[in-house]
Amino acid sequence: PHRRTYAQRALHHKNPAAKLLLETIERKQSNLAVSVDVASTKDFLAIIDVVGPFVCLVKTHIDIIEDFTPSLITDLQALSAKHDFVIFEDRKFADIGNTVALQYSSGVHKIASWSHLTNAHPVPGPSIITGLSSIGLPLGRGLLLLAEMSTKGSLASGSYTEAAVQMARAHRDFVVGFIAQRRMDGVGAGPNEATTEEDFLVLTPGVGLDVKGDGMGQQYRTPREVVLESGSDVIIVGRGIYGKDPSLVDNIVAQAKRYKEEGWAAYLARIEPA
Ligand code: UP6
Repeated sequence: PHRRTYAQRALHHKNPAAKLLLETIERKQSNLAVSVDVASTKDFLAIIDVVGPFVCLVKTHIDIIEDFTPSLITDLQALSAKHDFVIFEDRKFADIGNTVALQYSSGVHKIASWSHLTNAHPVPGPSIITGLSSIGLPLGRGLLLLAEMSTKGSLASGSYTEAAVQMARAHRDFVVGFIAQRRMDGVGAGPNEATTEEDFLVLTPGVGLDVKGDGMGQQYRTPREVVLESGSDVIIVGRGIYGKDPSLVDNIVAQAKRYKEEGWAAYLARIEPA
């Protein structure tokens, strides 16, 4: 599947959120997701409005926002319609099924009501998928499991990563892919398990062109390493795009264009090997 186009792959995905993401990538010719990790509603919406034309997806940490009100969600949805991007709340759920179902549906943020995609740590076992799916599946949402992390010393490796992929394989209606550093097709599969047609989406954070880390354990790789060499589908970039100063609009546009072009060139090189 890593040699197929996003459009070809969209045809085979039944989950509406996965299909929407693949179609959006193809339509906008962008496999760039921006991670908008800022604390004020004003900066949050301003950055999204500026990067919107260049991205397939906007990733949020809604609990970072200090002046959150429900109208922020209405505004975010309006920007999603205006610029044609998918919304991914990076909630990293990690509790028992009953609790994550409540965290996903309720509270101040009501994530399931507006976020096409969200994610979860596989650490509690398959019951976390059952819990989230009870809320998200009827709404047409999709889940990504954190199979790997970008941080130095991450414990999500080896047999943990394999078990995450096995959990996903058993819940393909709702689990559409992974947060990981590389393609996961076939990982952890038994010798007689047919996995050649499986097509998990892989979204990869820890992407940067100018620095290798952030002094707090984050590790950056380039779009080329991530998409061409490791077969990932979407590059997630945060501070690489808005980090220098969230008010420097010209620089944000320039960086968004730069990452979009790098990500797309790496994808073209992957599907059409020289
Ligand atoms: N993120 C990672 N690594 C992971 C999983 N998630 O960096 O393994 C998230 C962070 C942040 C974004 O929570 O929102 O991706 C990366 O931001 P950055 O590009 O500014 O480092």
